[in-house]
Amino acid sequence: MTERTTGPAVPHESRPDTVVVVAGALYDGGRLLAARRSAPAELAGRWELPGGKLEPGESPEEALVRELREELGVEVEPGERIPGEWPLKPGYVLRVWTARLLAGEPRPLEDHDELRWLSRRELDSVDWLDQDRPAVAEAALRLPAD
Ligand code: 9L3
Ligand code: MG
Repeated sequence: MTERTTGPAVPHESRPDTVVVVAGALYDGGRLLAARRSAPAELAGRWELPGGKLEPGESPEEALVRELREELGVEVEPGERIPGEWPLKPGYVLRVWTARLLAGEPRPLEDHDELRWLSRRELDSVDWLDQDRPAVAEAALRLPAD
């Protein structure tokens, strides 16, 4: 057994080796952007809030801006962190920020093959990654009613 499974229950936040993955809840009026993954194979076809891993020395907000620039070709301004933290594969956690589109129209440039703007009542129309579902539910609370 590894130290991780036998050691004390240390929260993710205080584990120095935890990889933080940041994702953006990007809004356009009353709609939220969903992105369909094209890789890796086990996640391909599932939908997510776009984002990726923090690089050394980056703040989460800086990572979010970089990831959405690389993946979608847009400039965004991070807003508030959506409360919560969701486990991904072992050693990885997901944290989500709201984001406002400053420039550009999102395109699936990297790691995605389709994007959709979803209104609140359309949110269940795509097959979200299980790990993203609680974050999407929180993000939906911040959508204007339609
Ligand atoms: N992941 C899950 N939900 C998300 C994001 C952006 C990422 N909303 C998972 C998929 C990968 C890992 O986190 O296993 C790293 O993500 P990426 O760098 O491949 O986007
Ligand atoms: Mg990514």
